[in-house]
Amino acid sequence: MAAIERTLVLLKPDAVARGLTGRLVQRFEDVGLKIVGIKMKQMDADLTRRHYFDLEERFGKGVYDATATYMQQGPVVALLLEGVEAVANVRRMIGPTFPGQAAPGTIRGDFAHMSKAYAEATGKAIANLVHASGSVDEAKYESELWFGADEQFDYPGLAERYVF
Ligand code: IDP
Ligand code: MG
Repeated sequence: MAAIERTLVLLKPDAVARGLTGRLVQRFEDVGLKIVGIKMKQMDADLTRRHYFDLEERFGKGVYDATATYMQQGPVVALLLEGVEAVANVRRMIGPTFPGQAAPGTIRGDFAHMSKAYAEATGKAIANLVHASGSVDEAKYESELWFGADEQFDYPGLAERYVF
């Protein structure tokens, strides 16, 4: 159903450490998505587990542990974005999980190239720059996990007249 939604984006430690924060935030602003929450945070074991609560049962302990280590390597920037079908639109902008499969023009395709085979052979996490909620249900859970009521904002965005 067509709707205005809110979705969670994390600029992962590789994106922040590589100095890509501004360029990545710009991409979301450029398409008219509205920033309704933003902050920097160092993830710990507890927040990692709560954020990726089903990752271990989906892919096993090896993938979970590699991802948990990667996500705690440095600070992340969390964004809450609002827009028309924002969940699906942001997923479209970031591209598929493995950068080697992500088309140029997507964030993962433009800023990385690692393959699933390489990650598996080396036991590395996939450093794929960004997280974005995968479904409306996931977006609701993650928005509440990352942003308190006083950290989520309502304000008139000037682009809305045209893009919402
Ligand atoms: P998504 O980030 O595209 O939604 P998910 O399947 O939800 O992908 O996996 C969450 C994260 O876990 C990925 O972004 C990636 O960092 C890591 N991950 C998933 N599968 C693998 C894998 O096979 N090897 C290494 N890391 C993985
Ligand atoms: Mg996911």
